[in-house]
Amino acid sequence: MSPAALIFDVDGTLAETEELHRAAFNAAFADAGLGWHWTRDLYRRLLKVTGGKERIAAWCVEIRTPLPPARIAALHADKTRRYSGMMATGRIALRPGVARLMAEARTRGVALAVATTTTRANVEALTRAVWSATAAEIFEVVAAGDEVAAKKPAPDVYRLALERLGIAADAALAFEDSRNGLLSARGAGLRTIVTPSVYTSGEDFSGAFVLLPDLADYHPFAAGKVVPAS
Ligand code: XBP
Ligand code: MG
Repeated sequence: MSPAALIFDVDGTLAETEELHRAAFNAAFADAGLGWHWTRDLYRRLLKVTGGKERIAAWCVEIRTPLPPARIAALHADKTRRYSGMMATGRIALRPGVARLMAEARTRGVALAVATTTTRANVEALTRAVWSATAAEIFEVVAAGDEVAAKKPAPDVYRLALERLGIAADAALAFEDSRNGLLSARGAGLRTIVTPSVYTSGEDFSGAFVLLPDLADYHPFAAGKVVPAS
């Protein structure tokens, strides 16, 4: 049976955005005079903590430098502003197959949704940069990390997306790039197609419905069926 909705993770799945997030974190840290710099290797490890605010808080614990929650929130707000600016002037492209899959879904009346750890502001920044459109013009539903009690790997954000779509989990497909995302989608009962990204390659993706390098060769609407491509 053809799915009624496709629910996409954003960071690492729609586009390789994490280098932009990392640059925005580092710029915010430098401006605040903190003397912190997250290298690629360090960021790969820190990404296991989902959510920017939570990641900064975990870092503070790691380096035994306590910061009050309000300071972390202000740092993160500055990081989000910088990320939007960098997104607007950068050259972020969708990952292979994403645009084609979304277009095929639209043609068939299949709903498009987002379930992301990042904020709605960052989803808007991406849709403006890629489609020159608002998130609401591209996605029927956006469920964001700042709207749920528990971020990925908890299932909350996928459950929220399903609730807003008004459909059951078996009527949708989820698209993820990380183990945390896979656990979240699976926790909500979703079949999950995983395309590892630069920062998540090598993670444990057991339980994925389909595991592919990218979506270029993924055709869920072929012959009107959803079949695992591998
Ligand atoms: C992505 C994240 C996000 C971004 C930063 O996880 O963990 O935290 O790195 O975004 P996923 P914010 O792709 O699994 O949703 O700083 O806005 O939280
Ligand atoms: Mg992701």
